[in-house]
Parts: sequence; structure tokens; C-alpha cells
Amino acid sequence: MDLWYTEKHSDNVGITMKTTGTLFSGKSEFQQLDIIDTLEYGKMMLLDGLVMVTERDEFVYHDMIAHPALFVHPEPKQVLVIGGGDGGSIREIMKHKGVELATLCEIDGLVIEKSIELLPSMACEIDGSNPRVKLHVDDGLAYIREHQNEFDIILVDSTDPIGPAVGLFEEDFYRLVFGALKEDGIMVAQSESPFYHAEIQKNMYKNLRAVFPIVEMYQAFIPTYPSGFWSFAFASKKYHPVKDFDRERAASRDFYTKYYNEDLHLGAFMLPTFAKENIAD
Ligand code: AAT
Repeated sequence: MDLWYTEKHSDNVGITMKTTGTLFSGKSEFQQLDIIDTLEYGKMMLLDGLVMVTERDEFVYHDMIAHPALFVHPEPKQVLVIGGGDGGSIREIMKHKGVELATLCEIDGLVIEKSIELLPSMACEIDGSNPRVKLHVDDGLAYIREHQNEFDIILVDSTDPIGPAVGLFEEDFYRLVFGALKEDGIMVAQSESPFYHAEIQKNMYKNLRAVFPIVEMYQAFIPTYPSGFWSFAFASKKYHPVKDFDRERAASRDFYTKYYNEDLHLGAFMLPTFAKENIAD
């Protein structure tokens, strides 16, 4: 018997793929977690039935949430990830040897536990083996309230604005993030699909602009997310992602990145007209 997974992206469109079975299925205090095995995309983690990561295309998302900010900030030492319990963002941050401590604040301990068990290629740095990584199982909102003026970079690697992540798209949260960053800090947040989520983007960027002096959107190609056309918000107190980008520093990195490179860094900030319109002032 063939097993197929389908996620609806709108009322009339979805993505579907052939699976070989379910590796874990369970409900936490916050959400339904499923990890399934697919033929084309490897293991895939779903929260409340929506794709979070797959082994095959997670490199795009995790390269692009992490490296642009880490290569724009001249000396990132303290980095916080909110969400991201699979560990992929922390894995990329750890490639930057100057980072002294990366803290993960994930609301759902079950996501961390099952990622360590079933998704080791992503969770390799959050399994307790790296002293430069600290884990907190907590709501990101509560955590940053208690940690002001502490971080060079904060990555908001969160779910879509439903369930526990709703608050992570609001102006009050961005004010707390602003306060949790040092005076030249940078925040990057996943910011949905310009193709399908125009309304969410409009509100999100309005909220960000109310708080940060520099707010830019950049894009990445992520096949398993709705439309495949995904975006990130770069919100910064001092450094501009293009004007303050040190191309040479990024080009001479001493580690491999399968998606990110110094040319793409600049290209990613160039947007099609409809995407610019979503976030126009
Ligand atoms: N690394 C790509 C995976 C994710 S999952 C996002 C994580 O954010 C989930 O594990 C979820 O439990 C966590 N999360 C949600 N709300 C909060 C919160 N308030 N505080 C801390 N963690 C939270 C990102 C997928 C993007 C999907 C795009 N379609």
C-alpha cells in the first residue's frame, strides 16, 4: 500500500509526497509532533500537520536564517535562537568560531528530545556535547523579558503565527527583542511566503519598523514550504545587511555552506516587485 502525506497550502492547493512510514507521533502540551520518513526528502518533522523541516532541504533555511546576520555583525559572540528546537540553526551558528555562546530557547521540550533522537544531522550541536551551546525549554517571550542587553544576534526560528508562536510576530515582542540585543545587535526572523502570506508580512514588517531603524526582507528557495518562495526579516540597530556587508570576510569563511555564499548574500536582498509591495511603508 502506498502512503502519501499531504499538506494544504491554501483551500485548493497543497504539497504531497510518498512516505515509508511514521517514526514518531505524539502530542505535547503545545502541539502535535510527527516525524515521518519520505522517499524524496528524507525524514520530515511536522508540527500540527505542517512541514517544519526535511533532511533534504533544511540546509537552505538554516544557512539563510543564520549566516547573513553572522557575516554582517563584525564580532558576534552571544547568539540567541528562539524556537528552532530541531537544532539546525545552532549547528550553523557553531560554524562561526568567534561565537562564545549560542543559547536555544525552544518552548517545546518534545521537539528537542525527538530531534536529538531522530534528526541527528540537525541536532548534532544540541545533544549536550558542545559546551558553547545552552538549552532552555521556555517561551521565547518570557525568556527575553529576563535577558535584556545581552545578545549580539537573535534568530527567531519560529513556527507560523498560529498557536504558541502568535506573540512572536507582534510589536511588543519586537520591543523586547530590541532590548535584549546589545547596542549594535541584529535580529533575523523567518517571515513567511511573500507569495501566500501578504497580510502576515504586511503586519509583521509594520511592527518591526515601529521598533528597529533598519528593516529589510530577504528571500530563499525552500521547496517544502508553501510556494517554495520563502523570506526572512533582517532587523538591525546599526548595521545594514547590504551596505555594511564585508564581502571578503564572507568569501574567506573556513567552512562549507551548501546554499549561502557571498554573491547570494547580496542577491537575496533583491526582491521581486510583488514582494516589495507586501512590505511597502
Ligand atoms: N528550524 C526550522 C523549524 C522550525 S520549527 C519552529 C519551532 O518554534 C518549533 O519547534 C516550536 O515549538 C517553536 N516555538 C513556537 N513558538 C515558540 C515560542 N513562543 N517560544 C519558543 N519557541 C517557540 C521553523 C519552521 C518554520 C515554518 C515555516 N512554515
